[in-house]
Amino acid sequence: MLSNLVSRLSKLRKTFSHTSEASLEVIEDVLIQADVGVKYTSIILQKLAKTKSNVLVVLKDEMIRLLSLAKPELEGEPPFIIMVSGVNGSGKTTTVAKLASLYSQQASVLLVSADTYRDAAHEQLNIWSRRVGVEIVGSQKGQDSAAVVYDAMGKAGSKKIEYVIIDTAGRLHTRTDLMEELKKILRVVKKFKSGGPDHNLLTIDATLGQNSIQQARIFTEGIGLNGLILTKFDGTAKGGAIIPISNELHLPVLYLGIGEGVEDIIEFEPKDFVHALFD
Ligand SMILES: Nc1nc2c(ncn2[C@@H]2O[C@H](COP(=O)(O)OP(=O)(O)OP(=O)(O)O)[C@@H](O)[C@H]2O)c(=O)[nH]1
Ligand SMILES: [Mg+2]
Repeated sequence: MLSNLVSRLSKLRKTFSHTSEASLEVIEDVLIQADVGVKYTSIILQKLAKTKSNVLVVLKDEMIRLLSLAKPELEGEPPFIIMVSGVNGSGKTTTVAKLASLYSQQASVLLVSADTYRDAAHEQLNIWSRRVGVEIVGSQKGQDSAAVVYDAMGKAGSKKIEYVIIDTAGRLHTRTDLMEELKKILRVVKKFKSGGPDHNLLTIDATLGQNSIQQARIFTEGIGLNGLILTKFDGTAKGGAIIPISNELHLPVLYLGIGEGVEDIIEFEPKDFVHALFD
């Protein structure tokens, strides 16, 4: 897992390789280049300026600290509901397929196609469900997505499914009508599970760096997320933005997408991640 992460983070690792010089000026440059942002770079540098220990050790510790936000656990009775939202093309459908693959190694999984907007959205998820070998509740374009989720929740109950993973339509954070649609889906989930989805997750395209914070904030305010998935981490040198994104939104990162294949997902562990950047 760690070696996989190391190879997929090559772009970001290249930026961080310069920290071996260990001067504060170089480290500052690296953090800014990696899109850690001015605010968090200065928080980190203040720590480094004060330390009498090895600067690199403190840098790693501080990055780990900034990434260690408490994660929502999957506790209690199944089915566990995982819902994935996000802007268009941020990697939702690929991510739900990856999660289905991950969870289906040990448990029963139902994929739910609640993207009833995009042409062939259902077909895309259908292909994934066959490839991964899990059941799917499909939909038609134009159908009421909340009704699709209602059917899926019923099916999950009667078939004793353990993980229900809901793919939703891509939407810009500015489309209030589409944000209402997500709220409607949430209300349906709450009829079956009063706390709502166990994991209410947003996919964020990591190649956009800090630019996605504002749109993510509007999702957070609209639908009360409890975690993030940063996708396309394999293709970015700006992955340091994971620090401001997670801290500004007060949301833990649960997974990283590190490629287009169904196996290309990694459970986010701050220590492994930071060590993979440096070592
Ligand atoms: N390199 C890389 N590509 C990814 C990753 N995740 C998704 N992609 C690619 O990003 C593109 C969009 O992925 P989708 O999963 O269709 O995104 P989506 O959010 O469902 O898109 P819409 O439903 O249209 O909003 C595809 O070409 C994926 O292969 C990742 O972790 N790494
Ligand atoms: Mg999609």
